[in-house]
Amino acid sequence: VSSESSSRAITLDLKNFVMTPATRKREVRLSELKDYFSDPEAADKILSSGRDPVVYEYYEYVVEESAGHLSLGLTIIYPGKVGKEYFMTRGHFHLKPAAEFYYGIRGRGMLLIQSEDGRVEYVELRPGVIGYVPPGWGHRTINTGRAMFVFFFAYPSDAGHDYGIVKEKGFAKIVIEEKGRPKVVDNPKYTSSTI
Ligand code: PAN
Ligand code: ZN
Repeated sequence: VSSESSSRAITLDLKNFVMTPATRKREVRLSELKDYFSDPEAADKILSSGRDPVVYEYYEYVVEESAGHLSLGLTIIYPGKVGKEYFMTRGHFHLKPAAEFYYGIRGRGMLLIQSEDGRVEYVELRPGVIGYVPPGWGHRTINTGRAMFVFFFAYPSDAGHDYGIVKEKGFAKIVIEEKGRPKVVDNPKYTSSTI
């Protein structure tokens, strides 16, 4: 094994859910995500009890943010809910029309995607299932289970991330628990038909 190939090997520890090497690791807590949920008062209730749980964390390995490269990573969403809505990622659009895939490793979740003209589709992710985000579609992942939801992702390194649209308008659909099961319903706060 040459030193070049070993230095390019990336390891996913599938027991402890750690990716090495990683150029970035980020933890996102409820206090940062509060306004993304349809019931921020339910979030306030949790926060005012003195808890600020990590909702999700992700590792990313970016070789170089330039055309032709891929960025790889591992996302872990913890189980939990804010009101009826499951723990989830912020979600974003890529600045360039770049695709992405998610490969389910552990737990159960959902990949919600939305086109620029507001069409929503979703894929139920579980270990071994790949979810595909077409170029130009916004995307968010949701933990619909009672255990950690873990997936691997890859996307073109020069894709860029736009968090502003989702922060402002949300997605047209949200995922809630009803009678103990996940259900995709209209987002009561979503107003615009185009996003
Ligand atoms: C993923 C996400 C990751 C965290 O790597 O960045 O799951 O979600 P947010 O970025 O929405 O907080 C991805 O889609 N990258 O492009
Ligand atoms: Zn993305």
